[in-house]
Parts: sequence; C-alpha cells; structure tokens
Amino acid sequence: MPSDHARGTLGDAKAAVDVRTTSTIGLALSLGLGGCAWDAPMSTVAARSDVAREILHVYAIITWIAVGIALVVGIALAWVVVRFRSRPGAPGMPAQIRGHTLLEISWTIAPAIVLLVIAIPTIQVIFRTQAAPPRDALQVRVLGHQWWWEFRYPALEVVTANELHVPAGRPVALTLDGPDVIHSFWVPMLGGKRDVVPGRQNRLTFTAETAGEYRGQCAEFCGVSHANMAMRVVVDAPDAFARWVAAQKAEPGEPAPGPAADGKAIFARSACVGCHTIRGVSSGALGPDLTTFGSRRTLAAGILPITVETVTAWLKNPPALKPDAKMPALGLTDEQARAVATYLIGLK
Ligand code: HEC
Ligand SMILES: [Cu+2]
Repeated sequence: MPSDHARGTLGDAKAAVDVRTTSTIGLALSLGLGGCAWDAPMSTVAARSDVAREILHVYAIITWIAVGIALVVGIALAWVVVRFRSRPGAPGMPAQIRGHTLLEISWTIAPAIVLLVIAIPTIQVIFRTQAAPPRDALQVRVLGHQWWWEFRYPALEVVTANELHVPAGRPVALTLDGPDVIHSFWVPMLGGKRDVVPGRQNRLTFTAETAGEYRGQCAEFCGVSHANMAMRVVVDAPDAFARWVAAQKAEPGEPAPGPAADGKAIFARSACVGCHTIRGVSSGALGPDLTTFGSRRTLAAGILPITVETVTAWLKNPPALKPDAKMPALGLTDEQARAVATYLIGLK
C-alpha cells in the first residue's frame, strides 16, 4: 500500500504530465492549423480554373470519405476501449472471437467499395483533364530550366520568363519540356502539378476564370536552387492580354542618353550577349530573354522584386543572391552594373 504522502506526489506528477500533454497538443494544433488558409496564394482549395475545380472535386470526395472513416473508426475504438476496459472484479479476458465469417467478408468488401468510389471520379477527372486541347486554345511552350521558367508563345512570337501571361476565359494549352533535369510546373489555384521531363512533352490545358495573379513554384526537387524557382501566372482580361502581347512584340526603343545608354553599350560588348536575347541587340539563348525585362515584376524566378538596387546586386554577383545560379559574376563595377540595370529596367 503506498502511503498518503506517496499517493499525493503521484497525483501531482500525473497532473503535471496532463498539463504538459495538453499544452503540447494545443501548441502542435495551433502551429499546424496556423498554416491553413482557404485563400492563401498557393492554396489548393481555392480553385480558379476548370482543371483546379476538377481536382478539388476529387480531393473533396476523398477528404469527406476519409473524415467519415476516421469518425467510424474513432467511435468504434472509443467504444471498445470503454466497454472492454479492465475493471476491478471483472473476469480477466473478454470473450475472444476467431474466424467470424460475416465480419471478415464485410471488412474485405468495405475497403473495396471505398476504393471503387474513389477510383471512378478520379479516372473520369484524369481523362477529362488529359483530353486534347480545343482548337482555339492559346499554345504556350513551357521550358523548365535550372532555376527559371521560360514561356514561348509560338503563334504570337513572344518569349518571356518566369511570368506567364494568359487571357481569362480562354483555354491555354501548355506543352512542358526542358533541357536539363526534371522539374514540375505547379500553380495550385490554376492547375495540378505537371512534371517537366527532359525529352518528353507533357501537356496541361486549363482555362483561367478571373483576372489576377497566381503564384507557382517548381514542385520537383531539381538541385540547389529548387526553392528559388518560383513563377507567377498573370491572368489578364482579354483586352489587357492583347495589350501585353503588343508590348512584348514591340521593338525595344533606344535608351535615353546617360546611364541607360551606357548600360546598353556595356551589355552589347560583354559576355551577356552570349547568353541573353534582347531583340535587335543580341540572340543568346542560355538565359532568360531580356527584351522586355522591365515589364516583369520579379527577378530571377521570383526571388526579389525588380528595382535598380536588386538588379544591380544581381548583375554584380548572381550566385550570391541565388545559390548555384547558372549566370556567373562577370566582374562589373558598381557603376557599370547600375548602368546596365537602368538600361534593362527601361526595357518594357
Ligand atoms: C553563361 C550565361 C550567362 C551570361 C554570360 C550572363 N547571363 Fe544573365 N542569366 C543567365 C541565366 C542562366 C539566368 C537565369 C538565372 C536564374 O534565374 O536562375 C540569367 C538571369 C539574368 C537576369 C534575370 C532575368 C530575369 O528575368 O529574372 C538578368 C537581368 C541577367 N541575367 C542579365 C545579364 C547581364 C546584363 C549579363 C552580362 C553582364 C548577363 N546576364 C550574363 C545566364 C547568363
Ligand atoms: Cu525544382
């Protein structure tokens, strides 16, 4: 028999453990749920395209089935725990059941039915979202590079990087491919993940519903700067999209005399021309097309906003801002880098 004193300390210890358990669970829940939001920029439950809605539909079916199963299992478990708990004076072991045919058949059939209920809508959605794109779809070639995105519009003769513009309400047919390693195109509010596999042409067709900006991210680990490989999809109203296309196709104007003109001269005589295209100036193809660089909002696949300061810092030492960036530091002085940044930002 423990003494009263011993029982007291045991009780206190138990209370302390309870408090600790409860606060740990509370903390874990608030941290976990703190990450939840319906309309966060990369929410998978805020669908803004036909494809995203299809995926959300399957996701909802599976989630509700899982919630139902969790409830049934949880309640059954709680009932068993209470009903068969050891009690003073109760017989040692409750009755043991072996080989209950009805039970065995039902718990074989029930999961099969669940799988069937999940499989039918899933397969339907796979076929619907993989159908050949309609003929009026806007074709875009998406190239995943280490660590940036290239978007080519063959019919419009427009090439851009890291910022995909599409018109609202019109189907967009992406063909995804890439020159180096596997990446994955993922813009949760517009479409599910689609792998970008070198030497293979994957497709993703979607129709964005409303104008707005949507965040995306490479979703397949592709090397050191994988996390720095973001993108932005700008869904424009049809007339705004037409204006964007016209601006992209316009010949770049001459920079104003001063830093911008100096910047152009530095660009034209540096290694830049071997890797970058600026229409009328150079035709390199290893890095992003810079013809309308100043019309983009972010630098180097979403790592920083585009300002004279950030672009100057980038030009002086790209790998310092983006580990392992495939653009080397080219030894520009502060003044040279600032001049080139001013020139590039002026290219709208
Ligand atoms: C060896 C090829 C190479 C050379 C030379 C090179 N770049 Fe780059 N550049 C790249 C690559 C690759 C990227 C994409 C880096 C990334 O985002 O990961 C890039 C990115 C950029 C960007 C950001 C583009 C964007 O849309 O975010 C700018 C601006 C730029 N380079 C300007 C220059 C200038 C100016 C020079 C010459 C001083 C130059 N580059 C020299 C390969 C090169
Ligand atoms: Cu990646």
